[in-house]
Parts: sequence; C-alpha cells; structure tokens
Amino acid sequence: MSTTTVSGGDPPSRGFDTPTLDREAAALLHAISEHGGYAYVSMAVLASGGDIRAAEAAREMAWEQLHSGPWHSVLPVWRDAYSMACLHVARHHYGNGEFLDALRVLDLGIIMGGTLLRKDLDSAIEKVSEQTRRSVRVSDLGNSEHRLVDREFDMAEVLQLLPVKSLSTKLVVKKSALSLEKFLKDHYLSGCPVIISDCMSHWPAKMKWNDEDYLLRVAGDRTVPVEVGKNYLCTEWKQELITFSEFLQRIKSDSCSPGGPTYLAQHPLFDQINELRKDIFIPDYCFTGGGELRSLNAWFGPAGTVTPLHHDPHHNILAQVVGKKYIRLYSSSLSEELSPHSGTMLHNSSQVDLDDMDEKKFPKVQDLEFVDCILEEGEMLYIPPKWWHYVRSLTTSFSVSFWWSEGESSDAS
Ligand SMILES: O=C(O)CCC(=O)C(=O)O
Repeated sequence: MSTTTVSGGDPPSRGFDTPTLDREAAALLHAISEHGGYAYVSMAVLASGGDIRAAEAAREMAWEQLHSGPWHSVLPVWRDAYSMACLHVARHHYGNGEFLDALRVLDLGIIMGGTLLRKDLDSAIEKVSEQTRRSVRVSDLGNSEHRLVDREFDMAEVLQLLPVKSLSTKLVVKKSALSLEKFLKDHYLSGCPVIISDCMSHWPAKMKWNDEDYLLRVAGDRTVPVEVGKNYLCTEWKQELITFSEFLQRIKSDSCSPGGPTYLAQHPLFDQINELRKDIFIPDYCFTGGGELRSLNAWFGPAGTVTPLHHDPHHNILAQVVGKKYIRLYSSSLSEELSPHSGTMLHNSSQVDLDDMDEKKFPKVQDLEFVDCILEEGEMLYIPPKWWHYVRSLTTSFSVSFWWSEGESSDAS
C-alpha cells in the first residue's frame, strides 16, 4: 500500500502575497465594467475585503462567462476576472487552514484563468503546497508494486487492436545518437519523420515517472483537466477536472471502463507543476532552424487511449517517457485524400476513423502510403508540420510533446 500523508506544519500566520493583483485590480475591474460586468465588479470589491460569499459569487459569474460560447471567443478580460476571483476564494481557504481547497481553486485559476495574474497564482500555489506536501516512505520509491507499467507486452494481442495493415509496410526509420546537422538536413529540411533513440537517458523523468508514489508526492493533490471517452471526435466524449491522485486511480482501473479511457491529453502540465518540469529537458533538436518553442504538453493515460488522425501546424518531437504507443503517419501531401472535417474547429482532423474504417465512404484510403511504428520508452519521434498522425497507447503511457515553429529565415518547406 502507498503511504501518503499530508504534513501538518504550522498554521499560516498570514495569507499569501498577490503583488500583481494589488497593482492591477483597479484597471482590471474598470475593464470588466466596460464589458458589462457590473455585478461581477461589485462582488469582487466585497471579495477583496474578505467576503467569501461575494468571492464565490464573483467566481461563479466569471465561470459562466468562460462557458458562454466557444473557448476561443471568450474575452481575455473574463479569464483574468476568473483568476482574480480564484485568488480571493483561495485566500479565504488558506486563512482557514483549508489548504487542499485553496490548492484546487488556485489550479482552476491556472487552468481556466488568464495570463495577467499568473505569477500571483504560481507563487500562491508554491506557498500552499508547502502546507499540503505529501510524504512518501523513501523505501517505497521504486517499489515494483507501485510501478505504472510492469506487465509483459503481448505483440499478437496488440496487433489485433491496431488498424488494418499496421506494422506490415514501411516503418519509421530509427536512428541513435543522431547529430543536429544530420537531423536538420535529413529530417527537418526534408520533412521526413524519424525516431531518435538514446537521447533521453539523462532525464530524471525516465527514472521517476513510472513510479506511482513519486507522482502522488509531487502532483497528487493538484487538479488537472482530463478527457473521458473513446476520442475527441465522439459524441459521448467529455472533459473533467479531477485531482492527479484520482486520475492515477483511474489509470489503474480504467483501461477497459465502458465510458472509455480517461486521458490527460495535450495539457501544459509542466507550466502548472514545476517539479515535473524539472524532470525533463527540451531536446536540442527543437532549436533547429532558429525557430521558437511553442508548447510543451503532457499526454498521460492508460492503455487504449486514441488520438484520432489529425495534423498540427508545428514541428513536433513526441518523447515517450513511460510505456509504448503505436503511431501511424501519413504525409502532408495526402491531405485531400484523408478528408479533413469541414468547419474551423476540426479542420485539422480526418473524417477517416482508422479504428472503424468505412470502406464505402473512403474506398481509396486503404491504399494510401503511410509509415508507422511502436514508439518505445526512451525514444522520441519527430513529426514534421502538417503530417497526419494517429496515436494509440499500448500500455499505460506518459509522453511529452515539444512543438516548435520555424525560424523566419528557415528555408524549410
Ligand atoms: O500521444 C498522443 O496521443 C497524441 C500526440 C499528438 O497528437 C501530438 O503530439 O501532436
């Protein structure tokens, strides 16, 4: 059994500091009233004087605004308003010694809120975490009972789950100790995928992330967004906000749950949880071409998660830290044949469901050329921009994607 405890510690003598909020509150409230948020403003003013009911009411009002339409159309000012209300509510919980409640509200502020008050949220989380940090018996770390992936892998069983023709035609080339020059010339500039092996052994994550106790210790009480369902194109698919410890519980029991797996997908977890950020390094390949790192995302879930066929605009290195994934790639030149969805939201996703191929509707797709692979622990896959990719986890799996853009002067096509 895992032995996790919340350390008692001395009760806090004072709340946490919010220098940005103190400086920006008046201007932010003014901007909110200019967008018609008078009721929010009057609640926020009361909240700043310590009125918890007003703070909760303000948070509720901002939450409604965040859910009033598509995410991209939410006004930034309402995201900042949400962060502000979260800070007020969290300060109240903190003062009462309700540290887990404070942590949850601050995490919601980070996940749903805007950028203006981000520093205040981060430093408040650091302070609250001092009170909630879990301790794990040192002797438990590395205990195989608590490893997330330790089962033997049955290839014959796995092949039955994969789309037709998997692993039977052309595999992604694999190179070890690939130099930056070779990467630039043979892959980045020529738009050619590659698996790079032997380049992650120095990451602390390689040692630590397969250990449930470690993850519980550094992240157990943190709130994270997860996706539940077969995949994001299905109607029953939904998003939830749960604690990392609940998520780990689901991973252990969830892979064959009827509602589909729970997937912590495409989430900037490392901006949120500093301890996990310290366990990884940005691969030097990501600085090739003079571009800029765009995002660093976590993809963590049980066996059976599927990211359906889609493409992204950036260069991508997908680093496989724990477990294995099957990945299939189609060239960007095949976009038309892969029938992207119409409309702005899903224009980069294919209508072709590789797990349930409709041959009448897409008679030619079976003949399209692709490359595929099983991405093993410790390997990184380079996916060029706009290449279509389908991803299925074959075991519990924890990967990190690094997206970067082209430099201005890059002559990459
Ligand atoms: O690992 C996955 O499930 C999907 C990864 C992906 O789509 C990406 O890195 O762009």
